[in-house]
Parts: sequence; structure tokens; C-alpha cells
Amino acid sequence: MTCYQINQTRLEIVQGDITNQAVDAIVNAANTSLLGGGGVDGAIHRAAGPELLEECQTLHGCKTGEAKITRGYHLPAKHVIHAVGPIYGTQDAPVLLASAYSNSLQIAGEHHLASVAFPAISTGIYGYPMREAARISLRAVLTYLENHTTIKIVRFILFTSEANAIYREELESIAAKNDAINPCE
Ligand code: AR6
Repeated sequence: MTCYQINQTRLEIVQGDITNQAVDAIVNAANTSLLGGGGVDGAIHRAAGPELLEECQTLHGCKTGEAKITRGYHLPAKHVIHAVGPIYGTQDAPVLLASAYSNSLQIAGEHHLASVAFPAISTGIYGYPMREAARISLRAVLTYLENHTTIKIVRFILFTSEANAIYREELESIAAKNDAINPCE
């Protein structure tokens, strides 16, 4: 595990399966319907049970770059924040990917959540190259954490060792240029 401290928050990079994370909220890489799909979305719905889809049906979808919260049902996580990332190459994709992260953290803050785990949104079916997505998502999260301090743990859960290594490298490179981001003690 890689860990850096920024203000009061630990930013962790971990390889694993997000459906096993016992945090206040896991973030789902959803689509605008919020009615489920493949990839991490399918895995989260399978692990949470049919109650999750029932609650999602009451939300009437979600715009790209935005997010909505539900309960976690049978997941070890208390809540799911359903964020919609952009398809790689579409208009404003970098801005929309960054806002999917910052809007998720905003919702977590509004609900007084202390720990949030993210997958690498848009890097599967939506085609984002992992390194580009790592840079955008880490910058978005760090910018948010530089200005807000209520969330104690933000964890990126990378499904593969390659993705884990890319995220670690990109975070180390950003931290080397920023005095406010230091290795955890
Ligand atoms: N835990 C953590 N990461 C995972 C897991 C898991 N259990 N499973 C896959 N990943 P994707 P997208 C990684 O395709 O690109 C769905 O159909 C995966 O290796 O899940 O945002 C939605 O409904 C990849 O790095 O999401 C949308 O229609 C990352 O999660 C569409 O796919 C994201 O891959 C969203 O596509």
C-alpha cells in the first residue's frame, strides 16, 4: 500500500476489489441510467443485492461528471456513491472525469462520511488510458483535499498490479513537487 498525508486526510493507493472495502462509501463507475452494467458496476450490484437496483430506480439517472448516493445494502461499505465518468475521447472528457471525482467527494462531505474508496473511473469499458486517468483523478482529489478537511481516508482501489503501479508512480511524482503532500508516518 502507498500512503500520503494531505492536511487531515490519508490518500491511499491499494490493489484489490472495491466490493470488499469496509468504508463509509465506495464509489461506483456507473452510467447515466444508474441501472447497472458490466465492470465494477456489475460487481457492486451483484455484491449489494437487488435492493441497490431498487433504490437506483428512484434516482432518475445522473449526468456525466456528476454523482448520486445510495445505501450499501449487503456490501461491507455503508453507502455507494454512483459517479458517471466520460467515455474517452468525447467532448470535455478530462473536465468531466475530474468532476466525477470532486462531486463524489462533495457528496461524501455533505453526508459527513470519513472514508471513501474509488475505482479508476472510465478506465475499463469507457476506454480511458490508465496513466491519463491516474493523473486527472489524483489531481482532482488532491485539489479537493487541499481545500476541505473532513474526510479522513480517500483510497484508490486498483484492480490490477499494472494499474496499482501507475497510480503509485503518478502520486509519487505529484508529491515530489508539492510540499503539502507527504508520505504517511
Ligand atoms: N474493484 C475495483 N476495480 C474494478 C473492479 C472491482 N471489483 N472491477 C473492475 N474494476 P469499468 P468504466 C476496474 O469498465 O470504464 C459499466 O457497464 C477496471 O479494471 O467498470 O467507467 C457501467 O455501467 C477498470 O480499471 O468502468 C458503464 O456503462 C475500472 O474498474 C461503464 O461500464 C473501471 O472499469 C463504465 O465504464
